[in-house]
Amino acid sequence: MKRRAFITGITGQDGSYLAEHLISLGYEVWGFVRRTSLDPFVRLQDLVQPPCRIKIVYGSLHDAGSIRQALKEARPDEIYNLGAQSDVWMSFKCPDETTDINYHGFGRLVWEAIKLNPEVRIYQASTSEMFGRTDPPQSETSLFQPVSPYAEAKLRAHEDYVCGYRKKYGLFICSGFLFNHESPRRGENFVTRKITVSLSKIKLGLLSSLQLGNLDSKRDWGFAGDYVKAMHKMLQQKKPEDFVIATGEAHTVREFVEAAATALDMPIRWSGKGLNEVGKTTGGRVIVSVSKEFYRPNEVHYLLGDSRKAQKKLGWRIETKFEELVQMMVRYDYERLEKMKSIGLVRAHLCKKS
Ligand code: NAP
Ligand code: G4F
Repeated sequence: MKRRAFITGITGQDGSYLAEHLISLGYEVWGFVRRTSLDPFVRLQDLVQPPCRIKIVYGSLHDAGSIRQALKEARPDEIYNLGAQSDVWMSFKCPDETTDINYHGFGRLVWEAIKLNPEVRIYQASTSEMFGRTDPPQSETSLFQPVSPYAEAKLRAHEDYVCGYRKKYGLFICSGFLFNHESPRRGENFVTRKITVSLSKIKLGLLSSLQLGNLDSKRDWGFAGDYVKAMHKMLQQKKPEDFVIATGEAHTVREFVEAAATALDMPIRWSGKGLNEVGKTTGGRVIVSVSKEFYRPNEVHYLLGDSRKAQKKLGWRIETKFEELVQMMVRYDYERLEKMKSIGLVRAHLCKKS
């Protein structure tokens, strides 16, 4: 019999890669999907075309009854909880909603799952944001010092439902402390995708300049397609344990901009400082500037992960290097926007935060 996997957040970046990976391993994949006003299946096009390769159950992490019904139908052997309000900036605007999905939502899921099957294996999408202001490199034994409502909710979920329930009820439940991971499927509200989309538009004459917040912030950026493989490996261990998943290499936001601009053959030179810093083309045109609007009330300055435990115990390895990731994202956005421009389908400017 096929093993059955249940994924919350299947419509998101990681959910779509994980669904593809589990199908390739022979799983029957069930996706928990919430109602949205626009098509939620954009990242799952290949899997929902007939013959549909995933099974969909509707509900929300806000709603325990919907979770119960969905689990009864799916009867999973493995649960991957990727559903979240995952935008750190937005968590300062909507702290209650963030807490309800990221903390209570996970609690509802675990509780309903173990009532049906106490043997079920559960993966929780924890995050490097939980380390917050702790000095790098961060590993499984580093101190948690969250600085956003997002990270606080994820930390409470980890402490109460991963560590707490594992100890209290002997459940197979574990956290992946995943450092930032990106892809062409990354939401455009996150900085890497905002950069690759905006610079591609600038190159195509569809946008004049890109505005960013803190350019000095450092992140350990990997490829989402590599990271979902670690989630699956964690649930195949003899006993449940938590793991850091990271590349071990950090770059500033400024360096990401430079790498993306270089990949577009549009090298950048920086001048000025702080809010007056700008990035110019070799011809002297300002194409990147800094805006207070994109700064956060509290910032995590430097994330750099130590994933030696995952390499040793899970046999997990980084397959995609930083430069390859940037090139993959730039190539995807430039080619897509070029096609859309040629048929008049692209908007020149979006008046929204990202
Ligand atoms: P994402 O693209 O923002 O996807 C989030 C998913 O959660 C979407 O499918 C979303 O559905 C779903 N969701 C939101 N609210 C929900 C609700 N009330 N009920 C059910 N589903 C809901 O995020 P991601 O980058 O794939 O990240 C996956 C998980 O890993 C998240 O938990 C995130 O916090 C965590 N994480 C991500 C990173 C990273 O760098 N990507 C690093 C560490 C941890 P809609 O499509 O309807 O919005
Ligand atoms: O791309 P970001 O919004 O990602 P952030 O805040 O690191 O969170 C992501 O990674 C976490 C793992 O560490 C996940 F848990 C979380 O769900 C999410 O996937 O911002 C990265 C950095 C920040 O320091 C931010 O201040 O980029 C800086 N930044 C500078 N200008 C910007 C911008 N971020 C965004 N979104 N937009 C800007 O204009």
